Amino acid sequence: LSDFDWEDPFRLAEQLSEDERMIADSAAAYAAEKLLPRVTDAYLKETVEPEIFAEMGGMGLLGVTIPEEYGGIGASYVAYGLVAREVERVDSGYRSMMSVQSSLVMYPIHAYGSDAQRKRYLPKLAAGEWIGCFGLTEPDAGSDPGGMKTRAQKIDGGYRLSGAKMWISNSPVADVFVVWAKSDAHDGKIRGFVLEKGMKGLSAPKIGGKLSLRASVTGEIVMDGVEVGDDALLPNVEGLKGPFGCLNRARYGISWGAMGAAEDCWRRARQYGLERMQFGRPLAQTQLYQKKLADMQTEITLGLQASLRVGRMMDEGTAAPEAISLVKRNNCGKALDIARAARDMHGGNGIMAEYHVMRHAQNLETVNTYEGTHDVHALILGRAQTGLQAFF
Ligand code: TGC
Ligand code: FAD
Repeated sequence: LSDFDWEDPFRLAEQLSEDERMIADSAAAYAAEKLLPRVTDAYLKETVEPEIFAEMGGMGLLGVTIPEEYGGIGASYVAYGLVAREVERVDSGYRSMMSVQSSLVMYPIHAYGSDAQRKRYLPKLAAGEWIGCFGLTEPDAGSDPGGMKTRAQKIDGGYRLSGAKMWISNSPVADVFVVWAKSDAHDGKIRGFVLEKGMKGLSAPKIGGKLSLRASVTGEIVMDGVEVGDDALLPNVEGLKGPFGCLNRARYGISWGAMGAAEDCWRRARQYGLERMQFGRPLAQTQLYQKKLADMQTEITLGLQASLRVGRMMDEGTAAPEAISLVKRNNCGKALDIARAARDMHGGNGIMAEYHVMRHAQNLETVNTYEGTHDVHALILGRAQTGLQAFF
């Protein structure tokens, strides 16, 4: 038997290809050098720095699975997950910025778009020159996106879009809007449209006052009779499977990202416990503290291994959406538990921004909710094993 590596018990690093390790290392270096120094200020002031997109684009971190001819690097889904893990080690909001751009904007344009749409949007989105957002959720249609009210009405040479989207990451700073609407020209089926900033009737007001994910800007998308040409329609998909195809990729990435945030909390709690003396010994020398560290290590090790497995299945084309629900749900829930425990283990210091753990815990409240809540994913898994629909 060999030595135990407490930081990587199942030797995840050895299960990666050389390319995957290089991409993860460069994401880790970027996150530590460029994101970590600015996160506390951005979080406290609830400000977003749009130049982060160009920085990430310059590092090749946007749309990593998109082929090189469209500006991506044609890397594996495992590589994409590793980028999410490294970025979210700093902040879930920064990972959100990256994953919306990659999975929810570049992916649908590549998978469902015309060649003209791919050529127009993908290289600029990959470079971070243009910022994208994804509008599915509405004020009255969150877990049940099929209940959306946004409509696309056929007009001469195009469509007129009317409706409002809610809780949209990046929308106040976005140049490109992938929105989903029920189209009267397609029997009321859900279709995707690509809108651009500056179109008449299109606005994206910021939602202020969030107590979570404050380093990522969230807004509405208001479409007050926005008129677009026929070329704004994503031609190659129809129905809810369009947006869900994007969500599958983003949810998978989140399963890695949430573990990155959890790892940061775990390591900080361990370090704090080694340094903080109470009752004449380090906190880390108490049984309760060690039990919490062991639980964190166990859940993170299992969660990362599960995400790696699902990533390999995605790369082979054998991952089912339910397998993605399983890792999204489990890893977000466990990460949230870990962040809350790390906050507790820091005592009073745990509520301070400079110790980072409470920011992670606050962020993970959102991560556990968006892209399908913890309970909605339980219902997806429940349906898959009973054959019984329990949503309604
Ligand atoms: P249901 O009847 O189950 O399915 C309708 C159609 O969609 C297809 N489908 C999928 N296709 C591919 N992948 C999936 N995961 C799919 N899930 C469903 C399905 O096959 C069917 O196709 P067809 O051709 O037969 O019509 O749909 P339902 O209306 O009963 O919905 C069920 C439910 C609850 C599972 C679903 O609506 C759901 O997942 N709700 C959660 C909503 C959600 O995740 N919203 C996310 C918004 S985006 C976001 O949060 C971005 S945050 C990003 C960030 O900042 O990082
Ligand atoms: P609801 O659907 O109203 O759910 C409320 C509660 O009821 C939850 O606990 C839920 O689990 C439970 N519930 C719902 N249905 C059932 C049921 N059938 N049975 C049992 N329990 C149920 N959306 C986008 O389209 N694009 C984005 O970029 C985006 N970014 C986001 C960023 C942030 C910061 C946040 C907070 C959200 C974002 N969202 C985005 C929206 C997100 O996906 C939704 O908030 C999420 O899907 C939940 O919808 P809801 O908020 O309407 O909650």
